[in-house]
Amino acid sequence: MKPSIVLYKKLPADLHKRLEQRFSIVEFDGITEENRPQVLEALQQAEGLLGSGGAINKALLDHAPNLRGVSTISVGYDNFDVKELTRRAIPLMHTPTALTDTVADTVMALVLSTARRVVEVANRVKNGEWNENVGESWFGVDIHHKTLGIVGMGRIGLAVAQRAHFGFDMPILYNARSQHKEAETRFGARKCDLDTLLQESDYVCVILPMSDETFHLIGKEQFAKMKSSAILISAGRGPVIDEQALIAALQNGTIHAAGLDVFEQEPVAKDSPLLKMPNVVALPHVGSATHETRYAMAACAVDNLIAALTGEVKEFCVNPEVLKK
Ligand code: 8YV
Repeated sequence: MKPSIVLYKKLPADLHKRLEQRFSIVEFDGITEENRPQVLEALQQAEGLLGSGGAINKALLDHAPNLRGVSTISVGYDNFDVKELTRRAIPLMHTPTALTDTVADTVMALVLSTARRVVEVANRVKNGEWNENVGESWFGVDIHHKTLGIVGMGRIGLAVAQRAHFGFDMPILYNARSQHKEAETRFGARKCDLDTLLQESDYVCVILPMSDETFHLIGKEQFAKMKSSAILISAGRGPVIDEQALIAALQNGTIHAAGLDVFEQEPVAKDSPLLKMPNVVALPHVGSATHETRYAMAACAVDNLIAALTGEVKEFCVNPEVLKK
């Protein structure tokens, strides 16, 4: 009898087959209010859980007495109650390396498209507004040689620094809990406190996971410290930015513009003032959303679940203290 697993994210056929060979799979399209009763019933027998999103917390885990491994198709895991999983000695696996370059590319796409107003200007051309040589109303601002401040120097922050340094000659400041020698030696990055970064940066790029300490880290007080010409880029988790304060800062001209891939609530509210501002580029959390990278993440997550259920975990475990020595 193959161990049972619950799969709540559609997988490419070859990856699904890799799981089928080892497990009996009960599949769902996400964990929703509608299918929750069926998910909870399937979890009664499940030894493994694989997917992304959804609130994987005590209320759900109380219905999964046989769960021995959880694998998320994501680098972020703020939707998981890690303390509860650890208390139950259940390893949580994630995919921290598969998406680094793709998300860093998305960050640079946000820098470029927000600074040069690419979305707005391209739409004006499509609307037939280009009737003569462009004047100042079409102008953007420069990126090259401007100062980039990176809040959070993790894998993605380092990849952004690489792009900014070699691609755009940008001096780099960073704010992080610890010093990052590689960023300093390879890209000339300079560690500084958050206030200094906010005051000196032309582009403030926030790439932080969501946690109690990062919630609303960037709010009214922080926006007031930024240059009025500065551009905010947010590509980690939405709630790190106080969105109401951001709206006010953009409406008041406290900062110049924003490039956003993540929001406090996702999907972002259809009537959000952010979606009506020409100086805001809003993306639907597509940081890692390329065919290649999403396949690589899913493949990593499948291998992670197999490792967790066969006791072969070597890497990518969020709570390695639960692994049997
Ligand atoms: C996607 C992400 O939201 O990996 C993360 O933490 O935020 C993005 O890659 C996620 O991968 C959805 O599957």
